[in-house]
Amino acid sequence: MTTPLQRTDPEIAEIIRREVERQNTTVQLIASENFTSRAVLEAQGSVLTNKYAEGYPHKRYYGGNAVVDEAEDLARERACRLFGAPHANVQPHSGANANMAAFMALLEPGDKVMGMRLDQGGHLTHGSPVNFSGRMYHFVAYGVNDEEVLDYDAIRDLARRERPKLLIAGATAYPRLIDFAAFREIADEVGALLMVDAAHIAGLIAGGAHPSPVPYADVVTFTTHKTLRGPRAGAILCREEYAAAVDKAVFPGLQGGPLMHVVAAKAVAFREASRPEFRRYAADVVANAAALADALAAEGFRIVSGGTENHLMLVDLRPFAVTGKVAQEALDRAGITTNKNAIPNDPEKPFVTSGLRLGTAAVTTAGMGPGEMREIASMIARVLRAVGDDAVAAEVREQAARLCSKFTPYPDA
Ligand code: DSN
Repeated sequence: MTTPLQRTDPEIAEIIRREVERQNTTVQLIASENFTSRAVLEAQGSVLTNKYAEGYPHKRYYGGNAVVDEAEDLARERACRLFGAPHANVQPHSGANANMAAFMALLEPGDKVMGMRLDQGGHLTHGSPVNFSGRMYHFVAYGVNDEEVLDYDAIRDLARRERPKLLIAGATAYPRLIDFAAFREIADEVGALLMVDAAHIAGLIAGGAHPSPVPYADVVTFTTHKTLRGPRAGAILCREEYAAAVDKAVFPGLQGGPLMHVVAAKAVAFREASRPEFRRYAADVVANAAALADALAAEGFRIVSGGTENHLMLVDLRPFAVTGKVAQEALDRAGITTNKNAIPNDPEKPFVTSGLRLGTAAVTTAGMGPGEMREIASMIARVLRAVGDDAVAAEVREQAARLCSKFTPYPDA
């Protein structure tokens, strides 16, 4: 029997079918991706997409919101409970939107902000000159030290000199635990507010596998689709004193109507993340990352900072004499999905890079464990020792498909 989509738009139906097949048959190691549940997909694909709900529950600019108000109330309550936060805004469409809203709530244009350098692990929205953040605010960047880890004394010295209004902790490519208490101390010493961008680690925090920033930060932003395993979207937690400013910044400051189908899917994800099995999942993600990093090091790769304490690692490819760009493309051909990423002090351009960023959130959802991480490390090494060898790529691609056939994220698709 054909589906409505197959009948209406066979081209898009076929693209979706092929993407399910790709996700089911190739190894997904992009650190910011995951396989969300059928329950989340169902909520996200629901008629809630039809509803305009500008405003907040029980204070909307449209009629007919009594039902969807319940979904947003549930999402907010569950987010607060999951993270132990006094206030949650679940409307940001993305992590970038959540960051924009946090800045709008806490800053005036031109204010000084300290964030982590993009090329050392920070995010585009933490002050990159090509991003709104770098254009609207006066960003000063901190980075990692010679051991490739955050140096809190150096961050403190910079903060003392620069006296920013806002200090941002959080990264997209940092493999170590972040000491939020140290960031709070620095912020307090220089009279700054503290914002934590927990996009990558939100699921680890929810699952108890990374210390929580909530007791220390004035505002915490995060995405719901990375380690948290929900729909593609953002959210904000904050102290009560910033609740009104944060809500006003999201709507009407930056967004119009919230995506109520996505808000409902976030509620589902928060519920899933509050279950005991999610704690097991978060611990397994970290154990798998450690196993993968160890096995890659044993193959001869250099792991930035010497290892990982979270869900991701940065792999320095220079011992294999390949760039990140070449490695990503070679691994793609071999059924292993990764992304090239700058390593600290990378001599290559951002579109080329000397590194790969690998993460274990998706493969852990699929059910893989340390044994599979060792197999994947040997597959990666085999491909990158023989870049351009089509026979090796084809063999590894088959091996990847065999491995994934035992750990299929969407078996009934
Ligand atoms: N693009 C995300 C990541 O891959 O980490 C950050 O926005």
